[in-house]
Amino acid sequence: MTRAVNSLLLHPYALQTEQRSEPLGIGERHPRLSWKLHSDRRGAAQSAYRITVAERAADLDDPTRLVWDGGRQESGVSLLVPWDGPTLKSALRYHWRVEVWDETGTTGGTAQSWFETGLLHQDDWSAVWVGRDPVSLPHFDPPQDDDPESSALQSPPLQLRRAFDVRSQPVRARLYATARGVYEPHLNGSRIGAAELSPGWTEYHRRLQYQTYDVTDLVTEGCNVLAAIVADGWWCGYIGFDPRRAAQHYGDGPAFLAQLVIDFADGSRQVVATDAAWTEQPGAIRAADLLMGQIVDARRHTPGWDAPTPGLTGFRPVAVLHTEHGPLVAEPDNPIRVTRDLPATAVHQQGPGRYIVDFGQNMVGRVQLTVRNAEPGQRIVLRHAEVLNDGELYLDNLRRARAADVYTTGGGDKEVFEPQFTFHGFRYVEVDHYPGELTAIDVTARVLHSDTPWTGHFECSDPTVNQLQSNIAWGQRGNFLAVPTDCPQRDERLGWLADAQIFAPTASRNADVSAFFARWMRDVVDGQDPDGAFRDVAPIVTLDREAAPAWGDAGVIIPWHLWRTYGDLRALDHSFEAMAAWVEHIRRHNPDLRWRNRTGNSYGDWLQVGVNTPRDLLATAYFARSTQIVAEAAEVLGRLDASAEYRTLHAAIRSAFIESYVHDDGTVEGGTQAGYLLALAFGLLPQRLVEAAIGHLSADIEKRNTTLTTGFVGTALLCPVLADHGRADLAYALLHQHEYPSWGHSIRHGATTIWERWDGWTSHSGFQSAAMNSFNHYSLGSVGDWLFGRVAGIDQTPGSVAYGELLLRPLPGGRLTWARAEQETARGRVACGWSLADGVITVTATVPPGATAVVEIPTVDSSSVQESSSPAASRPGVLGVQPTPAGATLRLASGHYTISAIAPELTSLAPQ
Ligand code: RAM
Repeated sequence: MTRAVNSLLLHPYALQTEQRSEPLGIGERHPRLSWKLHSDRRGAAQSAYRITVAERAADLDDPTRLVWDGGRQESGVSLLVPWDGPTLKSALRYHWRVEVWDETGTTGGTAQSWFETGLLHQDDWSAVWVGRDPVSLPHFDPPQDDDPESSALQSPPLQLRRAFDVRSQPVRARLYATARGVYEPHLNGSRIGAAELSPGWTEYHRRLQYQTYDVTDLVTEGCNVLAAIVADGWWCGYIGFDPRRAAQHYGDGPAFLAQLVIDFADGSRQVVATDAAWTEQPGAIRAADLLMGQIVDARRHTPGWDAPTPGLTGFRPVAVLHTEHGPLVAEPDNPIRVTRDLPATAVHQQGPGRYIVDFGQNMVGRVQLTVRNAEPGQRIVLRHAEVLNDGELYLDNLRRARAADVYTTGGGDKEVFEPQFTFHGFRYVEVDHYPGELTAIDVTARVLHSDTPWTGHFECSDPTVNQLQSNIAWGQRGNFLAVPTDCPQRDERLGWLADAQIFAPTASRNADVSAFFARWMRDVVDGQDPDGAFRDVAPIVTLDREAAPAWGDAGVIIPWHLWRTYGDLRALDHSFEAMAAWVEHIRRHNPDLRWRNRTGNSYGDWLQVGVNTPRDLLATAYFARSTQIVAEAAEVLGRLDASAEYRTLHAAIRSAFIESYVHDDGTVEGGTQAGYLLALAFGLLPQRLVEAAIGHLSADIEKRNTTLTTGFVGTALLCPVLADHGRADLAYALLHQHEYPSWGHSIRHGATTIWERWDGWTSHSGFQSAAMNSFNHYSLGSVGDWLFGRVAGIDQTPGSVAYGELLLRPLPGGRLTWARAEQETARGRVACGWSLADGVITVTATVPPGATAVVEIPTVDSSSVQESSSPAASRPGVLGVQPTPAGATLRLASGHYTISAIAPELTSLAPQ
């Protein structure tokens, strides 16, 4: 963040174009512009802004050279401001500046940024798809034997090159490229960019993303070589739990499409595109597969293959595979990148040349291994595992994913192996047949994920709760990889819809996932059938039937969540028809409004513990929830007839729910925790029965020694519902619980990520069935939203969008003496924290410019509330103070505040 000198002025910062900072190669012709605001002055707000745009940064100061001058707009809007300038040209950089005025009309700061368009027209592309011909991918089951090199994997990636001459140093050069497969581009011996596993995974039948790279500094006068390696990836490698190669889903071999556009000072342009003049020869990588691993034989490396190297032999002409481009789109979100490196925390020698390395953290990515002074031809095998069993790797839960890399040495003083076309979920790696002695400095774990900007921080006085937050964050890192996956290690790694919708509120606390989810939602919508049914997974693999309750509902819940969190109205608008069609699909097949037909694989409260939440109850609750969201979305979008219609439908589903599943004593059919939670969270109980239902829910938890029975669906609702209905004590007791089943139980047994199931490992039965036992599955980490939202207290009022009206509700309780969180929201920085000491509660709050906050201060004496040591009501920025049964409510304008009051009375059920 750039802070200007006078922090009392209003300053724009963190400028974004289409929810990204300085994006290269956008596909939007009318991009939306956003900025965040900062000021240390209370009550600061934007009253007006002006956007100016030019092709060169220097021209922003010259009114005659502007591409667009939006003029002064009297408006407080700073989010996703629509483009009202001239139509954008292809492949051009635009610089833009925003100038703001505060609520008094005083000029604030200015800030500037840029974006660059990609190839906006299909006929901008002259490149054709090239690859190897004929492609003969073996179509057989993954080998069952133990040898990672067995023949099923022997289809070496493409290694492509093209030499060309450039007559003078260019002023600008861009590479536009993509692959059917995953690729790594090179120019003149250097790797281009830092993106990994591009182009990522989309519903390839509908959309393939191309990437844009600035290669101005890599192109030289004279002879140049553009090159690339292309491996199978999601296009034609193994994906999901289907024992077929993806060849049967998409295509039968990798291919490459690229266009290098070189601009010279005199205005002329040279284009080098993939065509029949390219050549190909397999190199050191003998095979690479996302699930199986990568096999490299360094003896087969061709020095200088990607540079102008005289005397290179063996490269043969490529085949032109297709001349039509297919559905190319510009990449709309950040690519996958290596975001950090983890050093080994321990290296254990298990036998001659065999080591197990511990990285101290379950993570997703790959290992970089250094080998020194090896003879050529030494075959080193790396196997990856999340956990150990009796000191050895536990591999059974990987199912058919082999997750093994093989490196055959080429010889020399120092060789560095790092597989770039695979990824593994692991904390431990076994290095076998390592020549010499392996030490920690020779092995590093490289963390890979879709590079969503990290925006949230939560911390409290309890180390176990902090570990829980860390486990949640690591689960998010590892599983936000191209698509939101369920797990990163076994032969699955699919974009499961329920997992994503359950975790989205937590994910958007930790990171800015706006562009990531907006992109993935297109795959969800593309997966919808003509009857309106979404699928369980997106992109679709294998599970091609109507989605289950709580799974398909992601198609409704996520666009709504993106609107609420980021103010993305366009995404909501684009999704609306699909959202309504899903509700109509359920209604059509369930005229009595109990969702019992067309429930797909009806997973219920998946992985609940020892109970059976009635599936039709869960389904009908979700039918009601989705219908309610569609009604609210319709209202936001100004579709008032539709809104009224869905409100009526919602009321009717609610009545059907009450009639079928709610009894007069406040019990809910099935009597499970999840049943009560769904009814309470989704407002499906008559008001008169709410208290009784909370009583039944609490009694069930208490009779189980304060443990939960909930699965994926119920767990997300557990702590929020209890805390919102007067049982914060119980919510905290569950948070602090360390007996099975609980979050604390997994942490006590060494978890550094969220487990798929509460009983992934227990002292009474050891490992759960290896058939389904991931140790890195974010769904049960959905409590993260509550850590930020209630434990620290950052939330927004029900009618608020993008944190425009904050609801700060610190909730002291359990064993905690303090907690705090901060989030870089779309509007600016929000923070809330509390601490208890000497009978006083102190709450700190940061409200960004233009926003307001309702702050609930828990205290036994509402008259004791002070702000910065003076009576709160008299302080600048404090718009009102209201006593409440639980303390006092303050209304605040923007700014930083320190509020204190006599501490509330607390009862704690927390196990010590
Ligand atoms: C499992 C997945 C996923 C879940 C489905 C129902 O195989 O891991 O998390 O959504 O089943």
